[in-house]
Amino acid sequence: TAIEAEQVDKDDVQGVANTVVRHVTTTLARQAGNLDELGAYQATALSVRDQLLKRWNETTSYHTKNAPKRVYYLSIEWLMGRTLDNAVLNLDMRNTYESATQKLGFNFEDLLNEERDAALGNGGLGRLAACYIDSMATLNLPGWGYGLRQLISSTGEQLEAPDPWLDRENPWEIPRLDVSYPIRFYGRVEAIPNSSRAIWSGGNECLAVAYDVPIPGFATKNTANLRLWAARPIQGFDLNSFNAGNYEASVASSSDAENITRVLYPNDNMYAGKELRLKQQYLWCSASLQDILRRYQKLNLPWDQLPDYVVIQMNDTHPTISIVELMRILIDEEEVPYDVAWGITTKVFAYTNHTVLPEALEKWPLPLFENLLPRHLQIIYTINMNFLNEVAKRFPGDMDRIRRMSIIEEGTPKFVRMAHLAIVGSFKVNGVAALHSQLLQSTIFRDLKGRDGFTNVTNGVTPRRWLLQCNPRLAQLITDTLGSEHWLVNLKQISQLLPMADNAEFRHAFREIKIENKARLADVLHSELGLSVDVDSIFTCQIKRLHEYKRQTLNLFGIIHRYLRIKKATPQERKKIAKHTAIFAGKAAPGYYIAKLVIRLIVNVAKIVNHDPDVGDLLRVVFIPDYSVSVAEVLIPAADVSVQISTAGTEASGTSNMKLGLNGALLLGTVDGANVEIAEDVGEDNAFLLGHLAADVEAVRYSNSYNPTSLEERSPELAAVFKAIEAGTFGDGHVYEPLLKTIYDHDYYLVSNDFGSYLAAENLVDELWADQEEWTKKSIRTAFAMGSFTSDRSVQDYADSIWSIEPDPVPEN
Ligand code: 26W
Repeated sequence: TAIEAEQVDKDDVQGVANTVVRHVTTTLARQAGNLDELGAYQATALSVRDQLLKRWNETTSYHTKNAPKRVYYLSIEWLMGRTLDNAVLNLDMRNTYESATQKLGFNFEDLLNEERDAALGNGGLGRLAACYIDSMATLNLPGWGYGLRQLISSTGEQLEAPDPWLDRENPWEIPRLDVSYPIRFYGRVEAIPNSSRAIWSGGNECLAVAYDVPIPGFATKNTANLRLWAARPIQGFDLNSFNAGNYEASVASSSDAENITRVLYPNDNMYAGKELRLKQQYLWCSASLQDILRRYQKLNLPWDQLPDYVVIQMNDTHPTISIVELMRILIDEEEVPYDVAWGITTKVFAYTNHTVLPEALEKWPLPLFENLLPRHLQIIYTINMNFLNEVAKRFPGDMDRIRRMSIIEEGTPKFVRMAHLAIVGSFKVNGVAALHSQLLQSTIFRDLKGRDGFTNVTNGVTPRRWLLQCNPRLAQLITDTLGSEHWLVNLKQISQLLPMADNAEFRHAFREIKIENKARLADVLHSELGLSVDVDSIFTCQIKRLHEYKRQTLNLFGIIHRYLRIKKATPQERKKIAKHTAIFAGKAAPGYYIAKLVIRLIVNVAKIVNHDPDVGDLLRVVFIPDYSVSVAEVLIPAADVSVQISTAGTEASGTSNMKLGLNGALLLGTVDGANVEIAEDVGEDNAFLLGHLAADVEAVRYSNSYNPTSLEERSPELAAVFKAIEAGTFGDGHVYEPLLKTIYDHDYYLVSNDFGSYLAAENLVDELWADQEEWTKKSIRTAFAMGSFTSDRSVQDYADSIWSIEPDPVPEN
């Protein structure tokens, strides 16, 4: 007879309550009768974890037996947010847990709020990985995520306070102290004569230790795994130093190693070139590859079949060193001939690009790289030589092209261009929205695109977290109207509800839900920030990292323009001004001076506007500190307008545009990133588009720099806004000089050139708001036209066109 783990029926409230109590007494060692909410949360989480681990084990052993081709998603960031609510929803046990915790005297919602966000990421890239692993599990695709277990995650914007999210025990990770691999840094290389092999030795060694996070699929037994690596010393301490009486030295190597994975680099779209970051990347990639290859070796197959079992998706260039690491292992350790190794490697890797900003492209100073990873640099030289020979054959004598395409950038010092290496080593390269994928091929990778394999996979977001979990009432309305919850795994189905835009009763129900979500946000703003906002005002949301290209400035200057208009308005005119609540949330990288100035100006404008009796209830400005996934879950369902106003051609895709659209916010946006596809699907008359087009940006930018006109000429409205700022209307006028100067001078991001168009679009927003029935129609049409923007569709696209993998569901017994 099979040995079976303890079973609880998914509807068995008493049984579930018993498991929670068991964890209170025997795991937490506390008394069930004397428990606070934190304790109750922890015990509940441990009980849910038991359920996840059972499924995780079944999935793992099934896939071990079946040995399907698997995808490994390598991302240095995983912005997971909270787990408990998502897990009980995916397990279809939310009601059971709600009742069980109620039985124990707790409100489930309160327990949910005890959980800390797992914020192992900065923004779009990290949250995308989180949505994708949710979809991989839900689609029953055999796949794992690999990342780094950073102890201290993204730094806060104003306070610079690191978020030590692991200072409480984290019930969602399982330490696997038995799964660890040695990682070498520095050292020396000896060539082995008459072979392409070499021996890399010396330097420092540490261990990468695995921590596993189970990822449940929705309405399936299938549970994926997110494996995070933590650095540890190879030996706890140095016995020789200890015996010699030097206690400090005996433990030093221990904390040195652990420092490697301690911090999450807080930059987004800005390459910093720090050695510790390259160490992190190598530790993560080497450990992941050793793990992947160990699993493959259990199949006892020859190396050339590796691409039939393994595909590795690189989330941006951060894991590019893994291409070289696979080459090194195959050549030096497995004695595979160079050409065979290269043939295998280039069938395993695929690369996703997430940005065209030149300052974000990773290129390592060659001396730094050579010192840390000497053997890898040698292999890169060989890869580059072969690649450039190929180029020279295709374009004889075109030395300039060879210089542009080389993996090594000439200069003092030289640099290793990771994006070039990623492209040369991958069988597929993709951008993340149609416009972005096109721009990649016509701009930054123009020279490299001659190789085929450039393609597009438009981003998507998981409707489980970004609708079912964050907006349960809207989810229920959809389910009730469609008569099933199948839309949650087939989002296309919501398009069947488009005709409901013309149904007055449905509009009423839809609007009530929005108002309720706005009231919930208003309560939070009141209790957390002491701020009163009017639920009848238009809630505009711009929620994303602070960056010049995203142009929070355009929004902010629009607010100042509105403020000046209100101040001047006669009582008659005031009546015609629509009420606005402008909500900003997002962090700035700690060293990004201009972005920090923008936050400062938002906060100071809010101080003046929100307390000016002349403003009354016409305008509120809100900056939400410590933006996180959990905060987003409250903001997004409450938004009326989704502000997506990056300079055309700069935002690769955007994903908050998808989340906000799905929750019924109308798009106020530029023709950029995925806005293009969103506007196409919702229909341009249901969205507010503005600004110059990507094709025209370069010419306008050139003219801003080389045929300078005064700000007054480019935008008289903006010039008036700047005057008010400089006059000290919002305090310390001179402080903002460096920010305003970027726009006076070159205005690289076309803020002044798009300001008039932005104001015109806002006027249309205000006009439409006056007709609530029309507004709600467009809101409904927006939400139910978002069927393509689910991460299920994106991941299915990857599975079909890049990974060539099939679903392999765990049998339901
Ligand atoms: C090396 C520093 C660094 C760090 C992070 C460079 C670049 C990054 C990321 C690739 C930046 C990023 O998060 N890009 C965003 O990716 C999202 C998911 O595809 C897109 O929706 C956003 O448009 C894009 O800015």
